[in-house]
Amino acid sequence: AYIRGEASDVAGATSTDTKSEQPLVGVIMGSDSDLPVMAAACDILKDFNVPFEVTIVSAHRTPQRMANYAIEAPKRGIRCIIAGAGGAAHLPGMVAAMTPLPVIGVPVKAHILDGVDSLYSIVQMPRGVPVATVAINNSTNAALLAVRILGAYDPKYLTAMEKYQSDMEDGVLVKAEKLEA
Ligand code: RP5
Repeated sequence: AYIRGEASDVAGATSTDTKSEQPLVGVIMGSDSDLPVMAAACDILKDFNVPFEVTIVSAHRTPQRMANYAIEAPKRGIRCIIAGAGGAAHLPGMVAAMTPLPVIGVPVKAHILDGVDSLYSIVQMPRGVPVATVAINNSTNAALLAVRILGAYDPKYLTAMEKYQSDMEDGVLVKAEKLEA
């Protein structure tokens, strides 16, 4: 079983059963070295009370596991997959090739090419196999997009997103007022 709703457990690969709800979002990453970046996505999903699971799936090192994950995810009730990877970041694209679910790719900044390699690897998908690509290291936006996707068929998430947007606007206005005072 994949780890449910506890990003902090991924590195140690310890399982938890604290979240019993059916996960709707699958957060996967190519390596545990991606976790510091991908943890922000998990935080957002927690904030929105979205049941999710998180695990490591490598396109290159565990190709069979990747195939199994992509094929089984819709059968298990997953509605959206967030996939983070760095370098030759094939994970989001390969998962998108093997599942009908929406896939959101997070380009993780590797040590050498500043994340541009990851970005290009993920964003330059050929026609027919879409991956919704967010900015380098921006797993926050990946999770927000996942919430919006869920909101398209569950009004609970739509309402929560409206509140998030409204709070964000208020936050900026408060800062503007302070600056202008
Ligand atoms: C990718 O290679 C991973 O997504 C990670 O960003 C990068 C480096 O992985 P490690 O060598 O740190 O495990 O597959």
